[in-house]
Amino acid sequence: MVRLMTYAFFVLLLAGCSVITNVDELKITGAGDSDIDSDTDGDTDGDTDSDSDSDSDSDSDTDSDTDTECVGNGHDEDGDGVDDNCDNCPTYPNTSQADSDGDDMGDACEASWSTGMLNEIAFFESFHPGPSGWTSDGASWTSTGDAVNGSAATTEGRYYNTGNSWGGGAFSAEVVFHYTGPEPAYDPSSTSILFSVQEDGGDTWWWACTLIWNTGYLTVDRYDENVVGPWPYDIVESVASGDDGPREGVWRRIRVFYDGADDLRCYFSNEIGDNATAYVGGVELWSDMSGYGGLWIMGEDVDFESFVVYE
Ligand SMILES: [Ca+2]
Ligand SMILES: [Ca+2]
Ligand SMILES: [Ca+2]
Ligand SMILES: [Ca+2]
Repeated sequence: MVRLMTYAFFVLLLAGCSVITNVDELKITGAGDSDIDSDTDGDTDGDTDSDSDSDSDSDSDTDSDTDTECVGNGHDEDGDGVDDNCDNCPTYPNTSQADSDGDDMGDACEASWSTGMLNEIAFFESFHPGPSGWTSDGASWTSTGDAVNGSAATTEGRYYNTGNSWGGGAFSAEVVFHYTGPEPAYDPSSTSILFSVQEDGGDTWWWACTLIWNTGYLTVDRYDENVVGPWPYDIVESVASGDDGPREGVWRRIRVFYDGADDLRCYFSNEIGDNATAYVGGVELWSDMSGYGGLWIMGEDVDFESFVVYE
């Protein structure tokens, strides 16, 4: 009886080996790897590389190039369907991501009159959920979740980024903002982007591009931090902005361009098509805007949506 059971066990064991051997032969036949597709890379996605997506390069995303890919942050500041971290112009809706000179900075945010002047987005702050490394000096500054609200009904105040080194050659900086209240009583109320600082005769001058609501002018100006009203401005250049659209609910953009030598431009636009450029030649800024880039309001209540530095 024992011998009969032992014999039966060997028969079953041999049968099992036979099945296993057949499966191995089935795998080997066809492609040289151990999966069921027709290539030799060991995975089952049908292409010839070793990652798990369906394109033919060796990175782990699903496009067909091999450059380093962004990792999305789940936020789309300009609403163009391209995640902030992957958007070559994060504050200009440009779904096509067109980039004629291939420098990874989109056509939509290049300096239109000077090809090659800018070639990267050096800093992007969506104010989502809130900024870090920013300093306030005057006025009230509050995070709203996707913007920073600056409120200075009867005063003025700065909000600027410290700890970054930008500039040092050609650069551009930009804010996008909305007014959050009706026309203020304070005159002249103004909204500015700060982009440089200059010591001159014992005074500390902050350079700014400013949109003055009451007069409708765009200015290149300097602001003396040692002067407390009534007029701390030194207006270098001023042009009519043509901005007579609805005050609230319309986005406005102020952007400065500096070519690193002597060409300084303040550019204004809004979403209903108004625009203006204030140009100044022969200006020599400090070589670095480190610690001096940011926002400035006087007598205003404004939601700043974003702040960008291009180099
Ligand atoms: Ca986007
Ligand atoms: Ca965009
Ligand atoms: Ca480009
Ligand atoms: Ca924002």
